[in-house]
Amino acid sequence: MKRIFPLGFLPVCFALLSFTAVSGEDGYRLWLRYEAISDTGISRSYHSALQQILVTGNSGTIDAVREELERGLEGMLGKKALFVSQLISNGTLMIGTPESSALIASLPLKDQLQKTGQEGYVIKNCNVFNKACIVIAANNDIGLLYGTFHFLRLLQTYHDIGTTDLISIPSTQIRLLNHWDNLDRTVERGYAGFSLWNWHLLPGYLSPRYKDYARVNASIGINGAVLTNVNANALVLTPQYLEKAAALAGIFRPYGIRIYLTARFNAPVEIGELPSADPLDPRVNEWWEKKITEIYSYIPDFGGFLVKANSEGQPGPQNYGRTHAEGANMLARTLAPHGGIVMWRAFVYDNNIPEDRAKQAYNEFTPLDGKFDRNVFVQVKNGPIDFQPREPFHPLFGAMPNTPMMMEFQITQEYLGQGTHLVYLAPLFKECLESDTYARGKGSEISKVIDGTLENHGYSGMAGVSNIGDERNWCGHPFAQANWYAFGRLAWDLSLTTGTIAEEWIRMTFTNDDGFIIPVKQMMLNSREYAVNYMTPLGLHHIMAMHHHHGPGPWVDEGRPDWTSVYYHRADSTGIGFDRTSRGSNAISQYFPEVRQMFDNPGTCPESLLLWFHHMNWDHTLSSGQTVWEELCHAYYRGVDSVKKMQQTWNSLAGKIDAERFNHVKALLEIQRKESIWWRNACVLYFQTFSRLPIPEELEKPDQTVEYYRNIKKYYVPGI
Ligand code: GCV
Repeated sequence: MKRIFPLGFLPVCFALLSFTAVSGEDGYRLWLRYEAISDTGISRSYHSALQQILVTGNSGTIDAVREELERGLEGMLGKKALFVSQLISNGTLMIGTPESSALIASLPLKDQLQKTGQEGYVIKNCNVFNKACIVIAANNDIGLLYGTFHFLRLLQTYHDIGTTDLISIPSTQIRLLNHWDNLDRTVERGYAGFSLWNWHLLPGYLSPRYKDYARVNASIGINGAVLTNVNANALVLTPQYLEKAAALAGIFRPYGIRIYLTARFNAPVEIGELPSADPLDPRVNEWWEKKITEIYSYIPDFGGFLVKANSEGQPGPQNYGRTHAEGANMLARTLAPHGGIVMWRAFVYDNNIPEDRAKQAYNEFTPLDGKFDRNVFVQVKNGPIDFQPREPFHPLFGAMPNTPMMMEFQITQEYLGQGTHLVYLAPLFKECLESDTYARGKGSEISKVIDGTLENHGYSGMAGVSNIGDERNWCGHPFAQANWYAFGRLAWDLSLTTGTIAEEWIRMTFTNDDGFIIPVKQMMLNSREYAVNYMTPLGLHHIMAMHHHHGPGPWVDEGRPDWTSVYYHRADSTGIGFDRTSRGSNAISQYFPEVRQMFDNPGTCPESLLLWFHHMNWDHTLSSGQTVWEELCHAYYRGVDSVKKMQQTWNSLAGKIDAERFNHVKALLEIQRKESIWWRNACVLYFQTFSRLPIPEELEKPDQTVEYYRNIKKYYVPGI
């Protein structure tokens, strides 16, 4: 008998098949799953409202509108979208701008369209020549695409579209993902695999994922991507890489996404062979002018630069005795004629160890207020240290009235459980956005600083450090997708509530079944507080392990002081916490008087931030009637118990969604439970070495010693 396959071939084939088999529920489709509508009544009403579609216009963006409708309606209603070129019957979805469509121009939408600006849209039920229509209208094609995604979201979440009458206008103009992606495809603080950008294969091979990335971002209104890490590599500014970036820009363009790059400040030295990168040196200016012109020759709609300067070893203008403003303006001047901007980060700290690192950005930046060019944003992290599970808001918000300020949130969970913890970040984002700076009296919330309304700035923006990688489900943890979603939705509409966003996301990502939505939403809404409890309760911060930041490390005391944990928690035999009051580092002086007074007094300082601002005696009694030590212990234990409850909730939902994602989350929750116990035991035992007090009677005792926890070493943690 002739052997057709060499020995061993068949088993290899089977193995390959099972590895490459991709199920529909592997998380790849994110919130754009477009599952068949299971409710027959709703499905029937959608069918009759959407008998035909009249889209006018001719552009890549309009093609994207058509494509998305085809995909969405086929998935949800199981029918091919019927595109027509004129209004024929009732049940027409009409999409166009007044310029592209005489019919749209004839509708009484002028007032609304005057408000929608460049990117907003109107969705409205209208009677057009006696035909019942749903109209999506905007001033530009990109508004139509955003409106289309909104409309599809209404269908995905089972809204009654028969009464829809809405106008949507973005709260911020620049809504950006900041990728901390390196050219070697590692991702700093990335927990979802390697970078999406396959620089080696670009521009020859254009992965279909690039278009899906653009679709998904457009669906939540994100309109820009900084492709590269703020710890920048100047090579990205060379023609070899610009050609690659231009290929990505070409794919993103129809989806309204502009490309930005990180500019390494001494690029003129590293790739330009100049002896210096002094921003006041005419040769340096000339070099950047040529470079920027070159960039625009590759990417005509290039958005601009994000710059990390004089921070964590990154070069900057201070290396040449110049200010941040002088550095930023040099770039801004050349970008301005092209419509480009500079986002200059305020996350600065240098090698002179400050007495309180929390104060440095404010001290360096407030004297520069009013000195930046018009197209410069100062980009500020939500809190004054570094994306901790809980921080007070950054005192720079409201303190530079003459400078447009851009928010920087971290979507990737560097300090919030990385790739293994279910932590929904919208409550963290909202807590910051809703904080009142009192810059112009009561009602000066950070959301108003960011959307520019507090000081009437022409520019407004919000950036999120991306959590996306090349893992099949994009974000690693299935619930990490919700943080990407929440960031985009909030950047578009700062008034959205955490619950609304969570519910939308659950409905589109998992199911419209209330039996699933209600418990999962509750779990998501509380999850950030749970993490704070088992990691850094009562305002503790920066007590994670060194370098990779995975797991607890309250004992870290080596290296530069402001990278250690002991610098921040200051535990001693009398108590715990960093005294930032007028009696201590006086960091509170950087806040406006109402906020300052509140933080200065331990009686009025929110207990959730107590140890951020105060060094408290172990036996000080808190509002619960418990001492600081007891409350600290209870918070850590509560955190762990909450994770166990999340597990119970999740387990009770078996069968309500696909087994693939259900089991994935289930396994991750078990990791989270173990890691929360690790955090709790390590911290409680370590702080006990200072308090010398017993763990309250009613709490189960850790079964290991503090030495055991100190000796845990994790190798090859992703993200560094
Ligand atoms: C990109 C923290 C992170 C760094 C990050 C830095 C920054 O220090 O640990 O990985 O660097 O913030 O925001 O620049």
